[in-house]
Amino acid sequence: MSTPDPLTDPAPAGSTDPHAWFDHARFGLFVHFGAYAIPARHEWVMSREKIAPEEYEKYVELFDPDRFDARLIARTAREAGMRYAVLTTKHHEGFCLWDSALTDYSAATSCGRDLVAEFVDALREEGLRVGFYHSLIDWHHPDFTIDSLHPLRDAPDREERNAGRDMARYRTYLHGQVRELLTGYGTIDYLFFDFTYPGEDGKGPEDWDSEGLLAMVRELQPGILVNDRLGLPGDLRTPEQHQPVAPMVDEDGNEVRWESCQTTNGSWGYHRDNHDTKSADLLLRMVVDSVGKNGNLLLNIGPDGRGGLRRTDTALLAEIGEWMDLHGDSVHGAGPARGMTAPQGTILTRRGDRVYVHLTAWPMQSLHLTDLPRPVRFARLLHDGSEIRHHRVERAEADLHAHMSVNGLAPGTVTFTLPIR
Ligand code: FHN
Repeated sequence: MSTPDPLTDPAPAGSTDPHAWFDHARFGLFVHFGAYAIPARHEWVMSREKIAPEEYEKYVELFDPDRFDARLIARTAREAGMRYAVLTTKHHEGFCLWDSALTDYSAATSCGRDLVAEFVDALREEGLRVGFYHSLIDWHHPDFTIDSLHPLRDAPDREERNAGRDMARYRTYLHGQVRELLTGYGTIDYLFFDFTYPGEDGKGPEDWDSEGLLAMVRELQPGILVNDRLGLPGDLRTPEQHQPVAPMVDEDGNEVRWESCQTTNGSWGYHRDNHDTKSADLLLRMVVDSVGKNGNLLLNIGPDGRGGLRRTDTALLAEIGEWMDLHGDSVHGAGPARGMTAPQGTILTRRGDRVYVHLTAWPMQSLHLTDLPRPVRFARLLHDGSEIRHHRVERAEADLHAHMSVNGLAPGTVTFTLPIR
């Protein structure tokens, strides 16, 4: 198969913003994978069940993801309409998915693989932008001081243990590993640090030397997008498992870049017994809701203890992909329909001279659009381009969902998205 052209369409003509690809992409895949997929009950299992590092290491020794297929993940993401993907290089457990020179606590030691390299290569083969998640927290590292989240937080000898720990050494390790990731795998487009929790028994930006870390990141990868979890302002806001009620703004009221990270089932890491999977319709509404508020959606999957994808996740992403294949124009490169009021039960997005009206409820006998920027000139279903007469939303025969499009702008169209069946 020939390598597809990069799908992250070029920035709008004349744009000098190195992050314009992100605004165009609108939809990405989050992948939470680590040794925690083996206990398979929460990526925080080490902390939640207070499993001491030396006991937790048994999962790392057993880590052998024979079914982890980065190319399959990348292809699945592309076919779902995603334009970038973010992999956990290291989560709070401290286990590294790449071949780090700074530790043997890695996949390179456990199974002889550099999963980060496999992931990066696969994304580029599929024309997707590359993102790394990197945990600031490390419950395995011997110098990471025991705090309110640490699995040893209630150890009777907590203070004695902490006396021998040195956060300065941990900072050197943290910065050194970020340097490895930003120098060993070519251009990295997005860095998702996680997370800062200042307070009496927490850790703030000074614990990471966030200023120094961010300066190093900018020096090594000048065009990289960095999130807001270092305890410093980032290039974007990252609301988690909720959708902002409006475009996000800074203290001066200026809109800021943002991305909502969401899960398919409420769990980030693989959780075998959690079957609370969201519907494609709900997730698609989150996608267009994000776009309509000038944001992105980063949708997470958690590969299982062998690195395989949940069948429910692959089925969900395939269903989303069918919708995106027909209606991607209302997402990729689209944004808010400013100045318009969304009729009840609809979500509005706009791309250039086209305004899209996504119906979140169906059937509707008719839909009255007001305050369109210009008189409506033409209405049509987006998925098959068929004309809709009298600008009324009539029952569509599409088995997935149809777009009723009305030409609100010369020569634009307005589309109506029906909910997935
Ligand atoms: O503690 C992590 C959690 O496990 C997960 O990685 C999410 C994803 O954004 N971030 C932290 C919780 O905010």
